[in-house]
Amino acid sequence: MKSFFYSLMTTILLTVATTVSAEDGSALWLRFGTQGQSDVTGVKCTAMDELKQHWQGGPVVLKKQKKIAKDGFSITTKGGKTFIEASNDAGLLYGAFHLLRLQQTGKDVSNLHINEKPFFDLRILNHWDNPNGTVERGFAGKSIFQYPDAEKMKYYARANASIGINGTVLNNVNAKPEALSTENLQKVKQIAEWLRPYGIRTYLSVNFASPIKLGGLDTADPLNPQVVDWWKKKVAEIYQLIPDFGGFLVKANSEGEPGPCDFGRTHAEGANMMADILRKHGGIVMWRAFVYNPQSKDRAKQAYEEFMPLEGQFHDNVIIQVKNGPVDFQPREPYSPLFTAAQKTPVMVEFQITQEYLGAANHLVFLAPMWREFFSYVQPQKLRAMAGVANIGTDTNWCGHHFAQANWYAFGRLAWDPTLTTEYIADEWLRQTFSNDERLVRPMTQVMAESHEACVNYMMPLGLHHIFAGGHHYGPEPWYDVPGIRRDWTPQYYHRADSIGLGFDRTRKGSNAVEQYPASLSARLNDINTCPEEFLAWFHHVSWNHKMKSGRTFWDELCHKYDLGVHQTRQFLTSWDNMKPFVDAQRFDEVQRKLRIQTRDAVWWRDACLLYFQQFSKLPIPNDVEHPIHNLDEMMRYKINISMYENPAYGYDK
Ligand code: GCW
Repeated sequence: MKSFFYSLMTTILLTVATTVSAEDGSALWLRFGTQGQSDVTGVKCTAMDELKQHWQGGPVVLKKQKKIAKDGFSITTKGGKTFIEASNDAGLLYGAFHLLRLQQTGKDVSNLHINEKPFFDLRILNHWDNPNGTVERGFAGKSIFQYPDAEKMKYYARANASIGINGTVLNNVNAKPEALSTENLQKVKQIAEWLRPYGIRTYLSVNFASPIKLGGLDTADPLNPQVVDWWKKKVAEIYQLIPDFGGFLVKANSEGEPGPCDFGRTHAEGANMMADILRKHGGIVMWRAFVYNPQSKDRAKQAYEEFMPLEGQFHDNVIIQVKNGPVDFQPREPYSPLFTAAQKTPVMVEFQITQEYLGAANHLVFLAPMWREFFSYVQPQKLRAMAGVANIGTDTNWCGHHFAQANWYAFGRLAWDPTLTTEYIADEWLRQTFSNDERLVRPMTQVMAESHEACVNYMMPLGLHHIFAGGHHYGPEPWYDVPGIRRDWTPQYYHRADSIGLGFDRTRKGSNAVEQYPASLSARLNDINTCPEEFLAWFHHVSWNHKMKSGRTFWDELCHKYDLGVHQTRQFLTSWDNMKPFVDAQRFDEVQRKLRIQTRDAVWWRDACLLYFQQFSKLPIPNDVEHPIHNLDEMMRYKINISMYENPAYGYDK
């Protein structure tokens, strides 16, 4: 009896251990399981270490091949061996990770003929990390760079290299002058050494007034010889410590940050001064176009207005870094017209991986569809590089939400190949992160693919934008206002709800932002009957009774979209509930808890927005739409007390 009991227990324990091993998300998508034992020969490099540890197939040979493009690789099977060839070590490493990915996703690796090269030369993360360890718009704990250790940095580097990321800006664009202090540069040197073997170059955000605040000068005028001299010395100091330092990222004359305009100089004069100094060391300047001031009639027009007159003036190692949309990382924006207008200015796109405006680390929102939508308007060929504001922190699972890891992953994959589809990336990520079981991969790919549209539906459908709570940007506050506040920091500035309708008139009769787009698109956007409905309230003040393609009035359509978003999130929760047999316990529970928050938040968004806008439309909520379960005044009293450095522990909890 006793021995029967023991053998039963052993069987149970073994079964549990093999089907659901404990997982907490810390391994990201690099869950290689048992150690490799393969025969790996050829070039000794990081690629070799990775393969020796994780490759479980036949012999692999690593070879240098000059003809292959920088960072590209080929993988070929010949005579029972797999050859990875590349012209540089990074290329070999990308090839190795490609092979490992095939293994992890259950692909046939017996006869390979692969040639790959990255679309963008520069595939870079921007961390908004502060020296005190907080992360601006960070929802995954503290900064991983505050107290960096070799092990964590190595894992970070491996994760990035596995998806082709080759650069990282370590600190917030709202940069403290201390970023350039000798003490901090010593730390940067150490981090750069940890990242270098993985092909990752290190960059810093700099404060334009550093010569004053750090150097004790009385000006930071970019044409002043003493200022130039200060930067020269600083840059020389940096390269002495970090010979492959990448360069500077600069937020100038924006949201209170200092810049060349403070000294009567242009953005071009400021950027060129730094670029000329960095050039001889092989460095670049990424100069942000995120500028706007309260006087303008339309914030969406400003980047274009400030940067188009400077066409042709930027030196060749300056890239203007433009957010994907003309306002600010909203759930959905049309693309920033600078991308198609700029002919002589090199531009790069800045995407936001961290979900500042997409439910922080509480909502499952896969961002690949949003970035793919951008590329359907802006040809990748127009861009020099791709940057992404990171969603990484000290949380055990790195990103706060297990599914937020997919956005880091998707960013890297799209920077490598912007033609990869949403479904392809989701499938690849799910297989590596959770399981190759089709019963998980298929339904969850669908959830991920739908999740961005769902979020737009329950937050800001039909072109609505920036109706967030002031400060933390988590929940709905279309009513938000504070006496004396800048108008462009209030939702009313964007939604313009009144008895006639809703939306910002950016047509030729309004702010004429449409004019910044190429002629044919401009005409399409300008006409309410041809403007894509997903951008309707972005470009038009739409009357409540405007007839939509569905045959509904605009008001009814708005109600339907909000309600649809709620139903979609409920469906996501149900889909996930069905995943229990295929997912380890901890990650299952954590994702489920987040999906419950998201489902409640979606109701919060729907009820708050519809009840608020109903005061203007004075129209009933259609019968086939679930009616609000909250009251407007109850919602208006509700506040989440968090700063812009943290993820709300709960969403709406009433
Ligand atoms: O969207 C705003 C954010 C700020 C951010 C700024 C920017 C780093 O709310 O937190 O500051 O954009 O991109 O510079």
